[in-house]
Amino acid sequence: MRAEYSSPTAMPKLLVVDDQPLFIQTMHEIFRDQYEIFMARNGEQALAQAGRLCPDLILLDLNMPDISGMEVCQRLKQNPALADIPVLFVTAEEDFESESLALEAGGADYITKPVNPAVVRARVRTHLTLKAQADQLRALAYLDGLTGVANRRYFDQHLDAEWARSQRHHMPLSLILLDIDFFKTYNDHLGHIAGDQCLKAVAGALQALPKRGHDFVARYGGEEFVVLLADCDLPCALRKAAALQEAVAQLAIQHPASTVSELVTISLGVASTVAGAAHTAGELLDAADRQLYAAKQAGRNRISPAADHAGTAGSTPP
Ligand code: GH3
Ligand code: MG
Repeated sequence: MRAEYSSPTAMPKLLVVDDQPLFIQTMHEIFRDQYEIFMARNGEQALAQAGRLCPDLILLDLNMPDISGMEVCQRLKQNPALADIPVLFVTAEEDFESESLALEAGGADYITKPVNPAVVRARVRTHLTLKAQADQLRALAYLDGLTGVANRRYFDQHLDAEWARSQRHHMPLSLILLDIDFFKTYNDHLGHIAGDQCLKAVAGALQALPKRGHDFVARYGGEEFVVLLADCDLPCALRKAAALQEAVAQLAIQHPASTVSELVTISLGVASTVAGAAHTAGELLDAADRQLYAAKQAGRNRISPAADHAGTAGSTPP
């Protein structure tokens, strides 16, 4: 899952997958007034389209010449970014065995051809409503209410998963833990509401920087944020840290009580490791935390890197 959810006001996106153009056309006729319709003629196209569009719902044929609908569904369910999309099988297969296998593969519903327009419309509407409700619940559960970035719960759940993925694929994984400098005195001088606005602006600047597939920003606690960088080694993470520091500087928020700058600044601890090393996700997090502390000790408004959890600390002044 990712910390992005479809807007409740946007027209829902439907992906129709079938090797029969006539059937796709029929679905288009039925749904074009209410939904944005996309189509795929085979399993490969379906997976590519799903990854690109992240549709709200997929109508999936069971029997197709290349990858079967069953396998397409299984692969979608294995991909955390796509697993929550409801898949409705639409097929000429009427036997109970196919139906139960399709539902076991993760299908949300099973509709037999020839379809009745009113029935297929009602079922699609029901599943879209359920999906919208589930999206709202996930947003409440996983997004930070003040800043809109992923929350600590999301981070905790995804750190372990990303650690496991990096180990499996022998890829490096990096973490940046960052904290606003002298934020207590910012609040003391300008008030808590201004403090909240500052937090929102900083979170927005962090979030706005380009991200790759599995990367994300989360609010780790009070005025502390964490950035997870998949398949990113230490030099890569240091470039990212410098970009984050610059992005916050570009906000140019006046800080009347800071002793390091006239503007709001951040300190950043960076930790990185390579897959295969006998470390844990928790140790990586501890390493980033130690480096954040080192950056604070060294004067704030700077980046402190560690090559791995046992690595030597060093501080990069601004
Ligand atoms: P340092 O440079 O060492 O990080 O000092 P600091 O003042 O930033 O750190 P400290 O931990 O002493 O203070 C953090 C402050 O952040 C205290 C707390 O009131 C404030 N804070 C935490 N969460 C929020 C929030 O949601 N809104 C506002 N306005 N302030 C918050
Ligand atoms: Mg602070």
